[in-house]
Amino acid sequence: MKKKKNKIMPFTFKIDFTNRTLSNPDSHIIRKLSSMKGQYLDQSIYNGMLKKEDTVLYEVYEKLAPEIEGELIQGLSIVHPGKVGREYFMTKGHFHSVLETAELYFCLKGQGYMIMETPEGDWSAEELVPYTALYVPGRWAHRSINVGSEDLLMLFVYPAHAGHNYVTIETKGFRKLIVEENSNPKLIDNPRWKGKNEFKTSQ
Ligand code: PAN
Ligand code: ZN
Repeated sequence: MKKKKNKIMPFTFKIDFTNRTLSNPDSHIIRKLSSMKGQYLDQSIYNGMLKKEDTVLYEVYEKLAPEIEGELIQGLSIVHPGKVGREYFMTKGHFHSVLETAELYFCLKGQGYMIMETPEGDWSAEELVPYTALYVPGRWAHRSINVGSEDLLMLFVYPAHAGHNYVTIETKGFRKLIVEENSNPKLIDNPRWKGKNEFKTSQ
């Protein structure tokens, strides 16, 4: 759960690589397989896995700040390794509610991709390996995907007033998917992606 911060003092924090956490996080979000309904292509494999266990796909630790323009929220995201059929464990993905807000990611460990797209139909897939910084400009929805065999650890920083809009991706998915082919990640069109530019503004 997030606890809102109204006042803030300068602070430092440390990333604990061994325990995969941050020092004194303000929030710890755990997202499981059940929160990804409709996002994986192979529904029968998804349902079968879910019946057995609601596996943890990824976790997020955050250091919060007042949710106002000028402040920043930062944290650590940990996407665990694994697959649902040919697709890898990944985050839900979102637009920022304040669409014109950017984000910086810095890959610390593991191997992944960030899939991104705009409401106008541009898309991009960037590889993430340790010490790669990725700039996600305003307007770009983003989803991180772990294509490796260990945890994908990333530091992220975004404007504290950005907010998260999940509903557009939950309804339509991303235009592009990354699937495993001959033991390698491969970018494909999302066969279930229909229509265009239907950006939903409600949460
Ligand atoms: C990140 C993401 C984090 C989890 O902090 O929130 O990677 O992804 P979802 O929010 O899509 O579940 C971020 O992009 N914040 O804006
Ligand atoms: Zn974001």
